[in-house]
Amino acid sequence: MRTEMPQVIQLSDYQAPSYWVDETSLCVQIFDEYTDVQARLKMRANSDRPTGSPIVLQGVDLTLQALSIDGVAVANYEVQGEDLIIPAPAATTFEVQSRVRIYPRTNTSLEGLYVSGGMYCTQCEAEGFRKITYYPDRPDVLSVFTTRIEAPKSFKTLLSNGNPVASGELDADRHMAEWHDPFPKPSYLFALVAGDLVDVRDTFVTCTGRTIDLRIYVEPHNRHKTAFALSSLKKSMTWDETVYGREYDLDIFMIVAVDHFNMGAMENKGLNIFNSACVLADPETTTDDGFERIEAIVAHEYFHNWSGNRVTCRDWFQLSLKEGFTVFRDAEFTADTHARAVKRMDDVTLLRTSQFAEDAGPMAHPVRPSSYIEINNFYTLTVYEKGAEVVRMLHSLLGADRFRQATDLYFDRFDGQAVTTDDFVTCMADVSGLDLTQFKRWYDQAGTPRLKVEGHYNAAQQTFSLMFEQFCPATPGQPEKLPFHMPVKLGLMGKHSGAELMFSTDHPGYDATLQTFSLRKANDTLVLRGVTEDAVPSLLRDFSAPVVLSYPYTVEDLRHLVRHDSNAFNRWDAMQTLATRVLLSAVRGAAEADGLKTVLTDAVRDVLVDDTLDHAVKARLLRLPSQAYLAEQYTPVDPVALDKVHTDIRRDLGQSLAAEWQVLYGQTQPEAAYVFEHQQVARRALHRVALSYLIAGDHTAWHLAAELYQQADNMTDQSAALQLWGEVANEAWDEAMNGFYQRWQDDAQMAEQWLSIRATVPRIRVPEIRRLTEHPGFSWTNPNRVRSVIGGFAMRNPVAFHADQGAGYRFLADAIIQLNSLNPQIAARLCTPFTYWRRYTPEIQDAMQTELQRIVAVEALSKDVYEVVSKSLV
Ligand code: 0A1
Ligand code: ZN
Repeated sequence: MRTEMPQVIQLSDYQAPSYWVDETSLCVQIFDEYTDVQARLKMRANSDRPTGSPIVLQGVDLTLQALSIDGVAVANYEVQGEDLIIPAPAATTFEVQSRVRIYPRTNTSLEGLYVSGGMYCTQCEAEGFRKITYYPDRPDVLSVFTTRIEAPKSFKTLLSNGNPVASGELDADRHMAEWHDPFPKPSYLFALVAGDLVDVRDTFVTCTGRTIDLRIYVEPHNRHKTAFALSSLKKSMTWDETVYGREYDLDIFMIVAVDHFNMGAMENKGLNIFNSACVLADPETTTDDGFERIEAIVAHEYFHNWSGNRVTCRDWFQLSLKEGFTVFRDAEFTADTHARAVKRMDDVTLLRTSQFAEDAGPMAHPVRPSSYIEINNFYTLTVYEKGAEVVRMLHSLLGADRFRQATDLYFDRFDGQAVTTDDFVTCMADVSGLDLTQFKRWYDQAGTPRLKVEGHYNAAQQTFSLMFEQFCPATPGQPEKLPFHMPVKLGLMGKHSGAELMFSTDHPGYDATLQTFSLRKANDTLVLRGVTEDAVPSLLRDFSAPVVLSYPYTVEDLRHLVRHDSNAFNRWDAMQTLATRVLLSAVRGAAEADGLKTVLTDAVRDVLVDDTLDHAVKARLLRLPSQAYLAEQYTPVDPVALDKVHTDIRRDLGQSLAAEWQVLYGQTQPEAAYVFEHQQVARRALHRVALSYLIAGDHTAWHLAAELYQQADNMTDQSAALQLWGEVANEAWDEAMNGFYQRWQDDAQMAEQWLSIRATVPRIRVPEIRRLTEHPGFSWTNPNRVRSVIGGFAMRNPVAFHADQGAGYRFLADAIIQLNSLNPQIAARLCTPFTYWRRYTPEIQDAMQTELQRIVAVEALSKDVYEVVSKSLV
């Protein structure tokens, strides 16, 4: 058990810093066993703060070797936790000089300066810079950095932020490089890399004619995997100029790929550092989803140059200021580049499955949290994905043109500053004249709002009335909620004609141009006039607000929407609602379950034989909601029973439509060599769906998967085939998997893929998973390998995880305890499955609670794990 309670950081305690750091000069000397860091900080008292305040610098795991101010040694400093406190100097401007020793080789937390493979690299967001030197490590202190790196010549590449200003030899064995970044930035955007790397180069000419040097640095064996990221980068640069008027600012933009990384990638100024898995790609080893993900992450990090770097966050409570906005920007980039409606379906699926779960669990927090113990625990789906939904709602309320004017104003008004989500919304209000006071509740109130709607047609008056009611369930620390300002995009589909109906309304909350109703009250009625026939309303089009909608649709209404809705997203949504209703009725063992299954079969057949549908949309219409999504819809959840219902219904659909699946499988055979482009991606997705139903309906169809695996010219088909084939236990699969490993073991991304397939086959059990953690391809200190095996088993393999009376829970808790000391961030993320323990049946609740108690009793429990586990037990 932790002996001291970690401190809770409160938004309400925010105070501006007592000192600014105008300039920061670092000299980082890399030696075999240790690294010495000398820092010179040109500091200036903040005239808005009381004079005489002590200087407070943060430092973690640093051995202080020298400390002086303006050349005079300082001895009367104090250390309190992570803070180094120095009495106020007499002058208002002065230079703090320090020298510390650090040990990057033994840094397994992957924060600060650490070694990945043979390469030195940094990760400073959120509070990693304090593991490099003593510094006011907070995002509202912006400084101009100059960085000198000295290292053995075996580290050929020495990089930092900004532009290169000097390089040279120090002696026979050592050399140096110096970098200068003219743009003031907070410490979390600092980066440094030293390694034996090769670079692949390109250039980009900006809208004002400046030529930017683009470079991707990788280990030599990965040189062939850089082309896709480079072209994605150039596409992103063009898109940001066209859509947001944002031009790149430095003369050089660099990306470095590293194998050991806690997250996907990091937007350090001019020197993005990427998890190898999120940047390296080639047509032989990367799947379609992989290409799309890499393209989106390259774009995301690039877009941060403006939304995050040029305008940054005042404090970490404002994280969504940069993350929500940047996720919205990268989602729009993907929508513009590929297929808009399909991107929306995929994003909404993620939101409903995982963010809604977070918002309903013990870690629920507002998009702008008001307190935290460990900020690393707040890089969440709520801050990122719900945050992006909030920005999307602003976009819906303002319309594209006014939204662009507002972002222009935001970048202009706050360039070079550290600001708040309120500042962002103020720009939206200033440009549009809208009163967004109520809208701001989206930033402050946690939980997923419920939107209940009823409709009534009055034939005599030709009116269709929509009665709205909203409420939001309680979340930790927020028992009562006030109504939200919700944009509800809607239309009416004629019940007889199937056509989009025209209407008018005098309700001031309805914007006819945007076809959007601004619901502000807890209850409101919208009367639509001139409606010539009874209608099925199509509500919340394109998922215009992140809420749970309920409307008393009959199954016929839903089928009507699947067939006729003019909004592609809502056609898919109606199919999801229908399938969910059928699956849940079967879970409950309801009397109407069998009848509903027939309705679902008919609806699926309709879609199957519809040749007018885009293949990507069709694939998504045919996929059943996942078990994870269904587990969100009711309590108490018995995951084994849920899996049985899901499997039975997939089997029934596979069998009753066997002939149709066969035809579809035949129709979606490849016609040309592999390329990552929409038509092919969509065809492959549909081919996979057909194969999955064929196998679900008849296990002997595994041979189709085996054939696909052997014949495919691409990893998308090969890995899908291995996964589907893996659902059917047989020796041939084991052989194929062994062959895959032999072929690909030296390719890091492929080895991770292999581990992940193994860990997610439904029949795997704890003894085999434990053996997998002893496999040479596994490593406790590599987060990607941990995510593949432990994450795969505990988060993406519900049947296996919940099998055998809690053996899976014991395994996960053991893994968390082991990782707690190696890498607390990763350990805390792996706690997620336990945070939902209250949703399950009593036996599962008991077993999970036992494991949570075992974890919280660990002596040296990190703040990261403590926060998640203790909040889960409340
Ligand atoms: N800002 C990055 C994500 C990131 C966050 C934290 C990290 O370490 C704790 C690393 C990366 C992004 O949004 O891409
Ligand atoms: Zn980001």
